Amino acid sequence: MTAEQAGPAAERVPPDLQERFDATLARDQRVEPRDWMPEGYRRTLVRQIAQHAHSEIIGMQPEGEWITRAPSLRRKAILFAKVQDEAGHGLYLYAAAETLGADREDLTERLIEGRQKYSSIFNYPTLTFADVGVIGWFVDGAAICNQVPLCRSSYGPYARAMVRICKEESFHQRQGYELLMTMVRGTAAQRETVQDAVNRWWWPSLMMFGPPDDASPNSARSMAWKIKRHTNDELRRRFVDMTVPQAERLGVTLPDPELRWNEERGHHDFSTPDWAELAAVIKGDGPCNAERVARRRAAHEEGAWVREAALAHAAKVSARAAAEREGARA
Ligand code: BYC
Repeated sequence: MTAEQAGPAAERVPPDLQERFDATLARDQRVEPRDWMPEGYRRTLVRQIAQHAHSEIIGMQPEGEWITRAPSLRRKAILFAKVQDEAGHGLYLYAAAETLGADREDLTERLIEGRQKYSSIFNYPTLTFADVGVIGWFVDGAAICNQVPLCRSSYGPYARAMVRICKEESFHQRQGYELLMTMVRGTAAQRETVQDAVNRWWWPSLMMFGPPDDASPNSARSMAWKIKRHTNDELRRRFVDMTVPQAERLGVTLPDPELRWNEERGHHDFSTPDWAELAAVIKGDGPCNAERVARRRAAHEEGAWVREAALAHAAKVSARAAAEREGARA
């Protein structure tokens, strides 16, 4: 068993370093890049932050497909801004992973070779413009439930990146809901299109929160390290409770006959998502996995000349600066 599998206690480290790390967590203070940290903590963070970054970048694709087909200039401008925000989120997160010693080029390679994961939700197709609205409402709504607590994550650069990301996710969620509100006030055909998108995205959105707690191998350790603040099931429940009244106001039906308020528990009861489907999508067998990764790979390859040009330019600038310093000294 490796030290990471066994958890923090199994690592042989000077006791004062471990004590200081434990005390930082106990006081709810932040661990910063130069602080000592257990190797398992570092690796867990790289895993989660990289997966999160990849999700933001791959997540540009399903909605990005609608930029050229948006029904008005206003909708196009909003969608453009949203998809650009997602690129920005990916960049903050890759930068946070770099503070842990990860190499961005290497993370991208791992993504396009299928060695690192990204969120299951982006492996479903966007069939109509209502899907753009439902992604904003459900997917960004789920992201808010999941990510607001990550603003209190124990690793400083991750927590700070999440603050800005969450502010932007909140705009994303509202634009989705406003888009749907406009559509449901339109024709009967538009209302049907919205209901169809709701039916298709509801279950994949619940799966975004990950496997149920009793099948989530990473949760206990991540919570002990205060990387995660809530379990997958807690956040999923919070999302359902938040979304049901919004669906009522919109006048759509969430596709779950078991969904009802449970007075005793103070939460909604709902059916169990199809965990076999989540496992298949995570494994690479979702409707769009191959397409998403192929597109990301092509974008990476087609962008090689930009990276080479940027590096060549940076080398020239630094050579020029060095020559000027040399000249000034002579
Ligand atoms: N999809 O032990 P568990 C966005 C994996 S982007 C794929 O519970 P953990 C947006 C999990 O990685 C939002 N894989 O893991 C962007 C683990 O595999 P490994 C993305 C999943 O880490 C554009 C295994 O299953 N959000 O909002 O404790 C447009 C066992 O799971 C999924 C984040 O990344 C999944 N759904 O908990 C619009 C949030 N679920 O790595 C919107 C940050 C689980 O052991 N991440 N797996 O091989 C997290 O909060 C946590 O990593 C998760 C999983 C809750 C996702």
